[in-house]
Amino acid sequence: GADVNRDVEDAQGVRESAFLKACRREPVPHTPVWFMRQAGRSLPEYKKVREGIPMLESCMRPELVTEITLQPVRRHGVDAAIYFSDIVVPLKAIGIDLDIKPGVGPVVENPIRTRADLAQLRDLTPEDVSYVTEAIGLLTAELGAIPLIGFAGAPFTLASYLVEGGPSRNHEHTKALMYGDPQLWADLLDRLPEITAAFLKVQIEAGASAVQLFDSWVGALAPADYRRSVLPASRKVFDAVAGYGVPRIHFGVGTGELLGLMGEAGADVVGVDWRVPLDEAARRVGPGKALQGNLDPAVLFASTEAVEEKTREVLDAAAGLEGHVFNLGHGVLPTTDPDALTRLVDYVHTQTAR
Ligand code: 1CP
Repeated sequence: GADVNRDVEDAQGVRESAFLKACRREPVPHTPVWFMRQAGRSLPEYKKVREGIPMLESCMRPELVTEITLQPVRRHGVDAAIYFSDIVVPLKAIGIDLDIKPGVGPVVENPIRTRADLAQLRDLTPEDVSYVTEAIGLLTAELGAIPLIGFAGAPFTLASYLVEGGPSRNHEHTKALMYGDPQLWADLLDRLPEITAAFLKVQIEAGASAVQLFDSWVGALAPADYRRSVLPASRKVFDAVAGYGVPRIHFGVGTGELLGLMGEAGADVVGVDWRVPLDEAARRVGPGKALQGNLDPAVLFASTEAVEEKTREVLDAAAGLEGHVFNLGHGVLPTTDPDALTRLVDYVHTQTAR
C-alpha cells in the first residue's frame, strides 16, 4: 500500500523535488512551476492522440492517460505532472448517467433535485476505477523524480454539476437547494466527501505525491454560507487523506473572500486566482500554509515582454511567502500558444534560481 509507494518515491528522489519542498515550505533550488489544465487543451500532440476518442473513454485507457499526462512534462519541463482525468470521472464510475459533451462540459442526465434523486449516489470502490491504479503505476515508472499530482472535484463543485445537470453561470438550482432545503443539501454534501476521498485515496495509494481538490465554482458563495454549508464537507475530504502525509492543495476561482476559510478546511497549499496578489493572499490565509498561483492565464496572449513583466509582479509578491508553487490563476486557456508556456517555465526557473 501507501508505505511501499513512499519507499519507491524516496528512491526516485520525488520527495526532494522542488515542488514537494515548496508545498512543505522548505527552501527550494528554484520556484517550482506547473499549470492547471496543462495536459490536453492547447497541445497539438494531445489533439492528435485524442482524435475520435470521447473524453470519458480516454480517461479509462491507462496507456492513453499516461501519454497525455506526460506530454506537457516533456514539452514544457514543468516541475510536476497532473493526472489526466476529469472531476466527474468518479461520479461516472459509481454509475451516474453523465457524459462530457465537446464544447460544453459535463452533462448529467437526471439532475439531483429531490430526496429520491440521492439514490443515484453510492460509495466508490478501488475496483470501480482500476484503470486509475493501472495508469498511475505506468506513470510513476516513467516520471522518475517528477511528482504526480492526483486530483478530485470538491463537494460544492461536484454538487453544482449534479444539481444543475451541467455547466452553470449562476448556480441557481444549486443555491435554491442549499437555501431552500438545507436538510437535503446537507444529506447530499454528506455523501460526496466519501466518494471524493475514496477517489483521492486510490490515486495516492497508486503513487500520487500530492493531491489537489478543485472547488472551481465555490467563489459564487459568500463566506458565511461557505462556512456553514460547504466547509464541513470539504474538511471531511482533507481529513480523510491527512494520514498519508502528501500535500493537499485547494483551489477555486474568485475565492478572494474565502481564502482563509479554504485553508481552514484543511489545505496545506492554497491556490489563488489572479484577482488577489499573493502577499495579500498570504495575509488572508495566515501562517503555516504555502500558496499556489497566480498569473492570469489571459496574460499569455500578450507579448513575451508583457508576460515577463506580469510574471515578475507575481514573483515579487511571492518573495516573502513561506512556500510558493508558481501556477496560473486558473486553467490554461484552450487557444494558448504552447511555446508561451514553455518560455514561462524557463523564465520562472531562471528568475528564481538560488
Ligand atoms: O491538465 C488537464 O487538462 C488535466 C485534466 C483535467 C482537469 C484537471 C480535465 C480534462 N478536467 C480537469 C478538471 C476539471 N473539470 C475542473 C476543475 C478545473 C478547472 O476549474 O478548470 C472542472 C470545473 C471540470 C469540469 C469540466 N470538464 C469542464 C468545465 C465546464 C464548465 O462548467 O464550464 C469541461 C469543459 C470539462 C471537459 C474536459 N475536462 C478535461 C478536458 C480535456 C475536457 C474537454 C473535453 C474534451 O476534450 O473532449
